[in-house]
Amino acid sequence: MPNTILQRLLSVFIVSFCSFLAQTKAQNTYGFEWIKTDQPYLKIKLVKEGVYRINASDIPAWTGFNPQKFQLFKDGLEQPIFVSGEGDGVFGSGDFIEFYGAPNDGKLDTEMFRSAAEQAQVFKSLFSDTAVYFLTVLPNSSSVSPLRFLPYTDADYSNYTPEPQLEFVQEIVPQEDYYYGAFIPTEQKYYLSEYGAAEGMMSALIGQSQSKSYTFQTPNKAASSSAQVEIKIIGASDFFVPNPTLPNHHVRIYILPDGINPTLLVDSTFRGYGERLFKRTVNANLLGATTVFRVEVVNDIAVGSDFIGVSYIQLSYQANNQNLANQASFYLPKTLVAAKTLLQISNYTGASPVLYDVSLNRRVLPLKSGNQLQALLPYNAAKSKLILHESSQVFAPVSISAHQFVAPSEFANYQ
Ligand SMILES: [Ca+2]
Repeated sequence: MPNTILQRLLSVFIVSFCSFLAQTKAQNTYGFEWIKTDQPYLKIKLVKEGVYRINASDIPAWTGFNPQKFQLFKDGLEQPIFVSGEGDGVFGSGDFIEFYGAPNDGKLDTEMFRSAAEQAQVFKSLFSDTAVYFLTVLPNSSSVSPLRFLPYTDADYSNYTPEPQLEFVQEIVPQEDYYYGAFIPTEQKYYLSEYGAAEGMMSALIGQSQSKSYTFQTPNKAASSSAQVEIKIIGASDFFVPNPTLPNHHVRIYILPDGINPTLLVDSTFRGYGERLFKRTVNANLLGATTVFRVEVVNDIAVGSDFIGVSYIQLSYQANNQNLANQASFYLPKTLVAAKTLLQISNYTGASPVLYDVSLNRRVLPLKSGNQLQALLPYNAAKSKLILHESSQVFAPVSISAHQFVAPSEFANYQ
């Protein structure tokens, strides 16, 4: 074999072997690498979305630590925090930590399903809405830079035109009945122990000639805009119809601005168990100050029973820049290309607003002028998710407790 071919084969082998090693190394992450058994932790529980504050006085045992080394985790992923007064390296009187918290959702449940596509929704967990955050402190010798919400203090408001609209995204995810999926047809009903086929919580069953209504708060809709609706329905019966091409479900879904004047959004027949997803774009004139969705099972197909459930309804709509509730969570579409983006809210009645951009990890102190609120953010082409809260009405966690992780031992019995 000529020497060059041998060299080429050898180099191919070395390259393959190295990439094999790299893959092996990459596969050896287990998701708990964030846990350091030599660091102290605080276990922080919360159940609603918003900005949370932990004062130095809430955690006196931590006032001896360097706040520049504080680091927050949720579900194994580092979360940004804002630490007021960390510049002096002392977590002292008046200093505090702020972070954006969100309840536990269904994303950690996904791995239990046979496939991710079989999980009907990830808005709510099958087990708990309590999210657990872990605050730790890195050693002073650590070279890691913990994630921070950086202050954004630009104030040249007059150089920018305000973004005309805000976007609100809301979900209603009924948690009334458990849907087990299709059963194995034997003398008795048997269900697989695996999670699959849209298994999980949904609305109570809706039967023939019955309906259920779901109401969204949709104040300050922007005229001439459109809204996006996503509705997932679960077929929860499979009445025997000999002709396999005929349906055994008939569902209609109406939208009712302020609960009146229904407009038909969905009229669908289908067959069997499992989920059906309907997506619609609707004109803003179909939204009111509240917007109702009515889901009906129509009794006009030749079946003895027809049961469905509602998995979720998601509504995204555009609002004009009117007053916002404390801890309002919304998106800011960046329709105006500029160096910065101006958020302007009229009729803002609070006294000391604080704005978080949780997409760009920024914390902004808006300007209040009468009832007008202005805040500048760095521009980027993507939508930003924003949370606006009143400083005096910041959230406190449900509980904070000290936690020490232990290194697992191969000799210990953990049963
Ligand atoms: Ca300090």
